[in-house]
Amino acid sequence: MIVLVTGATAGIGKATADLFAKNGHHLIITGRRKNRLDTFKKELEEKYKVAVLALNFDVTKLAEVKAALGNLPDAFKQVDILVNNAGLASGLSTIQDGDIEDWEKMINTNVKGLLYVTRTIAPGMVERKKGHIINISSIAGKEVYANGNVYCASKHAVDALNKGMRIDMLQHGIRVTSINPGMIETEFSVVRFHGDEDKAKKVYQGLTPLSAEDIAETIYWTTSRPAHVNINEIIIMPTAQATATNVVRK
Ligand code: NDP
Ligand code: 8X3
Repeated sequence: MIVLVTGATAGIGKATADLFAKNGHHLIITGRRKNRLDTFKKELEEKYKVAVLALNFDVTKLAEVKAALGNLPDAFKQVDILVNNAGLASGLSTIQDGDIEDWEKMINTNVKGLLYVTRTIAPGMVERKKGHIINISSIAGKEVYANGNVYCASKHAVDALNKGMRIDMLQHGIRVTSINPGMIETEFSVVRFHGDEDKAKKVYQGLTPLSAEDIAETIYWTTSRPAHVNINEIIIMPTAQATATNVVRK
């Protein structure tokens, strides 16, 4: 099988690519940080003896998405599983103080980037009547919390797109799943706080957050159900977190 994971240079995407490779699948990995991508490709190939295509592009740039994914080499053309994972939060502030550049980054990456990639890959799945699209949403796609406004809106959009895709793909036998996690300790909070690592660490202090590997296993599980089973959506939280804002810390 060919598995395409967007945003595989860190966090969930990296752990997911690793797990699929470990299970013998061939991979297309993407991300903007070329060095990381190339190093990871070599690691996967050496460790698991699978074929890996590393594509270095920005999901927010339609021309780059089309150039990278619109003309895949024959060996990688038939994408069986697309994991729409590339995404980010940028900033955490009230709507009246929000930074418009942050908003554009989140909407362009989480919503438009996911759409550009899906629009490029889904037609092949429809043609082959085979495929599985996994959309990484968030608890922020189910709830809204203080200062999360635009990030939450972008993930609510992913939630709606997941439902829409599921309806559109139904007649073609393509599975569509969304994963909606709570707190996972990745580079997510460092990016949200514009590189402030101390602030990012505090998000996870006094509790055991989810790990990127927890989410990779969940994604893998949804794809390994029998063909007649579609997991529409999963909300997965640390045991120490009940809702976006109800958290216990020791
Ligand atoms: P990380 O910051 O660790 O990883 C994000 C990945 O997305 C990186 O590989 C990054 O690669 C890629 N990415 C970001 N912007 C772009 C872009 N414009 N073009 C291409 N790739 C891009 O975060 P996570 O692994 O935690 O996040 C993955 C997904 O999970 C996101 O959609 C996030 O919203 C979601 N999520 C995260 C949660 C958490 O608490 N961590 C909880 C719920 C959902 P590069 O920088 O190299 O381009
Ligand atoms: C990331 C989790 O709670 O910061 O999507 O929105 S949260």
